[in-house]
Amino acid sequence: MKKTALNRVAALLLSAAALGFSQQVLAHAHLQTPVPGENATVDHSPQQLTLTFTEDVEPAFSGIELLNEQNQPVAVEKMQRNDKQHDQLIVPIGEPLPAGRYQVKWHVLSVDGHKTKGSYSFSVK
Ligand SMILES: [Cu+2]
Repeated sequence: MKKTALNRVAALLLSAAALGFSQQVLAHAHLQTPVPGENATVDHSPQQLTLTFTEDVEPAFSGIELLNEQNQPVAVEKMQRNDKQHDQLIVPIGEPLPAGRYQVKWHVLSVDGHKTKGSYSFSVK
């Protein structure tokens, strides 16, 4: 092989290593599966919000807020982390939600020490 070809191989290997590294760095906890789902319309009030993330989260530094159409916080029960699945947060809903559109705002600290946040909506018929 010529020297330039070798350099190219070395550069490829380096960029592959850099890619692997950046993917690790980017492995924050993103919201994977909310129930009720994003933009879902459910027939009845859900009994709980279940948010599953792509990574384990620290409940002490995480929070979930439920807002109604008037952007007012809805009283819900204390958020819990699933004992058997540390990437899942659960918010029990005490009083059934009246029909309407709701927004869920979340922020989490993943076990790798990174903070992420987001929001989504669902509707109750
Ligand atoms: Cu991260």
